[in-house]
Amino acid sequence: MERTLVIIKPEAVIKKLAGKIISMYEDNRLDIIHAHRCLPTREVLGNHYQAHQGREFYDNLLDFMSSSEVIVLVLEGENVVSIVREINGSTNPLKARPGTIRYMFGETVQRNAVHGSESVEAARVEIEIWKDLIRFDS
Ligand code: IDP
Ligand code: MG
Repeated sequence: MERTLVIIKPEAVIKKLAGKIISMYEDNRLDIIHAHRCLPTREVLGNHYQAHQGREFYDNLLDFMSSSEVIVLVLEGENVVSIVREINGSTNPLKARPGTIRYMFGETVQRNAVHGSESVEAARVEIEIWKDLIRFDS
């Protein structure tokens, strides 16, 4: 069964949107097999956003993502990686389809409420990166 990693980003946790966000995944019949609230370390974030190292927004992104606690989810289901990306919507909330999480709750390209893995392989790598911090062991 496919798995993916979701991060409910700091601003969405502060605004108490986690319940609404989690409901959207459950309404799409996806299983939340793990959930953990934590303050991300820069080490984990550096690994997680490795592909973006050197981009102009990278340092600011790490500052933002380590500024306050996030809620990390592991979701499981058939085609869960692409289904979650659909539910999340486009990176830029202004371009996201109505009804998506980022359309409803995203503020800016950076503060876009959620992260979802881009592929099955990316999900596997990301779960490995986060597993100690989020105490996920299966
Ligand atoms: P994704 O989250 O939709 O997969 P990516 O391009 O992988 O988007 O970028 C990772 C994260 O980096 C985004 O969710 C967003 O928070 C941030 N980001 C991406 N592009 C920009 C940008 O141009 N300015 C500021 N932040 C950005
Ligand atoms: Mg991405």
